[in-house]
Amino acid sequence: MKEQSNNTTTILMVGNPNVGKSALFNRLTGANAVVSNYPGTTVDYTAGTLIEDHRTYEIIDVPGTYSLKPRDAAEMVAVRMLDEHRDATVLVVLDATKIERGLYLALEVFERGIPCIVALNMTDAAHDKQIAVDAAGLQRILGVPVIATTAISGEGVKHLADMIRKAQAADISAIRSRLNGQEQNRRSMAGCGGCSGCGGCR
Ligand SMILES: Nc1nc2c(ncn2[C@@H]2O[C@H](COP(=O)(O)OP(=O)(O)OP(=O)(O)O)[C@@H](O)[C@H]2O)c(=O)[nH]1
Ligand SMILES: [Mg+2]
Repeated sequence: MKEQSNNTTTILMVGNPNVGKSALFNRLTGANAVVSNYPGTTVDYTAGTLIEDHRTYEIIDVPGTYSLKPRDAAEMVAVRMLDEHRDATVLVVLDATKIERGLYLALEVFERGIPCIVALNMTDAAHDKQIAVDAAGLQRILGVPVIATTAISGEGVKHLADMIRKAQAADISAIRSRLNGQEQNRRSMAGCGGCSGCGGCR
């Protein structure tokens, strides 16, 4: 994570629309938020401050986007913000009930080589839908911190704030090989009758 000259680190909150970015932002920053209009557009964004463990973070609630290939003004602002804040850390917010959709964007962000941390939000909704939330497993695959949160109750938010300093750049080729390894393991388990020798049995 890169600290700027004024000892403040900028955190860009990036995620699909409706994943709970603003709810998490409010939990992280409290009451000191400022709404601004992004120059040359009708798009508003909110910025606020988090002080955690003697570190100051300027947190920006970036407009929701499905990808970094913008299709409307809000998505264009999201991409521009990433372009403009090259020293920033990105807090990628995923909806635990729709992880695949969010991961597409997460991987696009990871490709930029920026320090990242992931909030796996809406864990309450996932539990209600009996979707297993495996933040530790996702963290092993992505190689960046993944913290389970429920923004509406505040669960996990303190842990998230504490872990922001551990954000790190992801290694896309390492993610790919970990995913390939998992897939091979899954295939060998699917075809095995209990041989004791294959990846699934060992
Ligand atoms: N059940 C549940 N609902 C949540 C959670 N976080 C946010 N919500 C709800 O989800 C809806 C969307 O939350 P927002 O914080 O506005 O989502 P956003 O990502 O900022 O959305 P955009 O700004 O449109 O991109 C709101 O009704 C929130 O109250 C959560 O952890 N669990
Ligand atoms: Mg929002």
